[in-house]
Amino acid sequence: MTYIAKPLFAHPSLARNAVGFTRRDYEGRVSTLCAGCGHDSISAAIVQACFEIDLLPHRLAKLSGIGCSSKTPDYFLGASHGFNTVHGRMPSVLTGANLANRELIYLGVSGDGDSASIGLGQFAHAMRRGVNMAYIVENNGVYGLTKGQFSATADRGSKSKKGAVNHDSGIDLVAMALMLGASFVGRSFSGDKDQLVPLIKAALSHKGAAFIDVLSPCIAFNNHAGSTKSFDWVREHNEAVNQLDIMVGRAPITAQYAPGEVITVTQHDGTVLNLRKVAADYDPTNRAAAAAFLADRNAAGEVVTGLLYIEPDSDDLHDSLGTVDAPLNRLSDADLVPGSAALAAVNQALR
Ligand SMILES: Cc1ncc(C[n+]2csc(CCOP(=O)(O)OP(=O)(O)O)c2C)c(N)n1
Ligand code: SF4
Ligand SMILES: [Mg+2]
Repeated sequence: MTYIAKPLFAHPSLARNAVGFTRRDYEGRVSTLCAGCGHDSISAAIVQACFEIDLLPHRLAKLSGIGCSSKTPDYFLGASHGFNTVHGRMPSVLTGANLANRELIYLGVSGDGDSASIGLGQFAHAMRRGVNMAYIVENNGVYGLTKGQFSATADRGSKSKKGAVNHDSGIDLVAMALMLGASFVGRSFSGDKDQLVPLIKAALSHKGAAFIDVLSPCIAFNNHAGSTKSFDWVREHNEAVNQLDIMVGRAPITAQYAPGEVITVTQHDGTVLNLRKVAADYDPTNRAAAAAFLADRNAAGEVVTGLLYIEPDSDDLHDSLGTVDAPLNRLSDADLVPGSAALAAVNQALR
């Protein structure tokens, strides 16, 4: 409950990371979600990921829309910057913040209603523009906050708790993110922390639009037989294509892999991703092949999870716009009013 403050006391023997914080320093307020909601497990995974990458909390900005999922940034990273926007508008507000200050790490948290229903256009343009962010959708197939209406990601033919059948086709946000040009695409399950934590760590260190669709069952309205977003359904149909190990800060690679079993990808910031293959023929660096594989497995009823696509040398929106390095609030008058000679040069370049 929000009126119950978490005690500030932390046991002196709690483990500290390289920047001196305990795991508790990455938590937020006490959650008001239903006990057992998948979204709370995702918050715990975000806390764990940020602790493990030695994140300085003031370097991250968390933004969300409206929904149970979009409430969750209140429950993690209490010492980071936060902005709870309007329903479906997180991507445009985040884009503006990112353009104004590229020095922060941006985390967008949204729901399937927030991103696939009202916010679909916003989601699409953030992906295609390559906004430098980790974009997490906590996907339960319903509008949890407004009491369980089908969202746009509900599968055709799936049933509501009261037995109503969904006749509309479900939107697959992973397939869309791939088609739209996202340079990092993953899918995971709120009940699989071992898979989710490294995915979040990798997404936070990725340059460009990093999208993770996290299946996150709503125990109040969408966890019954007939739902394809329930704990039982996802566990029974979950097919991981790879397992991710991530080395941050050029840590030595200690894991041993047989040749051919592992794909190593080095990201822009030097982060090394080791992807141990589970599906032998799956290549996460081939966008078209990934899309075809996912469409095929989706038609067979499988929920494919893992790091599904990555473009290691990706660009972001700042590269395409040629923006300045400094945050805009640090520009001086001399930077902003460079004089008539500079203006003449710009005009000349446009002739
Ligand atoms: C402009 C606007 N339209 C509708 C609503 C009502 N509304 C609030 S949350 C929500 C759906 C949230 O669903 P989702 O994003 O899937 O989040 P969940 O609660 O399932 O985590 C809706 C329709 C609103 N707040 N604002
Ligand atoms: S209504 Fe559903 S999504 Fe919302 S907190 Fe409860 S279980 Fe979670
Ligand atoms: Mg939802």
